[in-house]
Amino acid sequence: MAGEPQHDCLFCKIVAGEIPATVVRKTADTIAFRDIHPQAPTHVLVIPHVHYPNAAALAAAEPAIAAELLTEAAEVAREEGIEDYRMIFNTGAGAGQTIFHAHVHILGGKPLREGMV
Ligand code: D5M
Repeated sequence: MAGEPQHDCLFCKIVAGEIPATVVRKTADTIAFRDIHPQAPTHVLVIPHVHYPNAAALAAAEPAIAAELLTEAAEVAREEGIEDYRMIFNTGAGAGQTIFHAHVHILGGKPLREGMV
């Protein structure tokens, strides 16, 4: 069923507490944790508890939770003390998505002026 945990999904396992993660924030519907391969001094992922393959699918099915990814991302940035940051939603393998559970990357803590790619 849409949104149900997937047994082969790494992020569902983090939500379930079956795989450890460095959690920085939690709400009833989201969890924020540090990326295991940080690309910037602050590199945090915010994910919904529910399983959807990408952020667009989440927004279509659960728009309030999709919006919460953004407000939680802003809270993470505030708590990390970064004013300027980048949010990235990789969508599809060709765009670099490797985990097919909706997530937003929050990157900051260094100048990010090099452009988009
Ligand atoms: O981003 C998926 C991201 O997930 C990528 O930057 C690595 C990160 N990742 C993978 N495994 C873990 C664990 N176990 N903890 C924390 N972060 C993890 P994508 O947009 O799909 O390329």
